[in-house]
Amino acid sequence: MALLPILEYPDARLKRIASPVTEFTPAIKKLVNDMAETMYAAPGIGLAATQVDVHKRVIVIDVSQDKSDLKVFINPEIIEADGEIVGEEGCLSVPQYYDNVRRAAHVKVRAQDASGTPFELEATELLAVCIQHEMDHLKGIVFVDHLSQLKQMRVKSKMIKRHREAARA
Ligand code: GNR
Ligand code: NI
Repeated sequence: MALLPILEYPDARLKRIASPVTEFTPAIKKLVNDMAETMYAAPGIGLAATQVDVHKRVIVIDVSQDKSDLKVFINPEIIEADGEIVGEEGCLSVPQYYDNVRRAAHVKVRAQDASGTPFELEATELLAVCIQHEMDHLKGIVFVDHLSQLKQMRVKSKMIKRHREAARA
């Protein structure tokens, strides 16, 4: 297992579009394990491969209180979405910034597990929000892209300042 470095906004690599996984090799299982370890260590409730600079359609999520319910989504597709929910989101690629985003309240997802076996899952509340947040990453979208241009400018300057200060320290 290994901890993977997480890209931080506004890194251009966060805009890359992830490719479908076509072969369920040991390397994919290792990626899933490393992503889970990285997510738990952060700590976060989800992580998309894009955030660790791997541009494949792989997501890990665990919204449980005790980190006991790891969910792996490979090649996820939303096959149904309805309702609306607005909730405060954060992102490991945008540390220390939180804002409200509107999402579908209920989604049905079709995906494959780490062995390539297809499954479907219905989600509401935080799990539904997290699935949509992670699937955005696979399309090169970060949650702040849903905010106003003014807010995006502010977050960008704040992050650039943070990176400048980290580089000096
Ligand atoms: O850890 C995370 N928390 C979170 C809170 C509300 C909505 C979405 C998230 S996902 C985030 C981890 C992350 O950045 N995943 O891409
Ligand atoms: Ni995120």
